[in-house]
Amino acid sequence: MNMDDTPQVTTEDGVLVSPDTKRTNRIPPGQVQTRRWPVLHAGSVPSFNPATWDFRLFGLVEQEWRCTYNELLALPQVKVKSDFHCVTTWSLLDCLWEGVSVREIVSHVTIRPEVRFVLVHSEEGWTTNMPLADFLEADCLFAWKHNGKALTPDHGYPLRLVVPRLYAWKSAKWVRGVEFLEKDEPGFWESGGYHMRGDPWTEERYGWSGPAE
Ligand SMILES: Nc1nc2c(c(=O)[nH]1)N[C@H]1C(S)=C(S)[C@@H](COP(=O)(O)O)O[C@H]1N2
Ligand SMILES: [Mo]
Repeated sequence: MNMDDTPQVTTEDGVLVSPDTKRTNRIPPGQVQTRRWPVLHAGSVPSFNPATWDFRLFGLVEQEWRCTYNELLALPQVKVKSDFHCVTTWSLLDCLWEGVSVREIVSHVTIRPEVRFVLVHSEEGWTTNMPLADFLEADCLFAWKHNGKALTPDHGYPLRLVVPRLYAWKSAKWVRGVEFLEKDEPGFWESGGYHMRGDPWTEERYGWSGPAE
């Protein structure tokens, strides 16, 4: 029995179902449902060169791990059904993501016991941070498909992280690696005042370091 009431990821027809999609009211406070999927990011859409692209796990791990795009595609794959909540108040429901689960990727390294946070690294120096526990949830994945189609470059192709239970800015597009840390370090939007964790259900939109009123 689940003693602490933590919502569980379930498997239905081979798809991992994020527990937030089972809530009676699926729209978090202050959010509005959107039917079209907006594009939102800082900077420009990077180009993808499969010959030079790599993905790295580094920081406080026993041994760093690196793979090419083809090696990544050869790993066991998952499908995840989840909702997507942007802090600018739109929520896109029923996304079907396909890729490699975070747990599968992370199984290639031994994380040191002092690790509590990760800093996710994308193209052009863009980063986002989160607690290790949120990153390791069973519904988190590195995805290259959405609703049966390859992600378009503006939605993060060739690879984006998807963290279904945090605000969408934690779902890094054009991701290239993950750094394991003992102490929390703000990423790009977090340095500008966004929350260090970003739980949409408790409206962790902005952190203490945000701009003064
Ligand atoms: N590399 C990168 N990833 C990013 C961002 C960004 O600026 N750069 N913006 C984030 C924000 S604020 C949101 S809401 C989502 C939006 O994803 P979408 O454009 O696919 O809707 O991407 C996130 N991932
Ligand atoms: Mo966002």
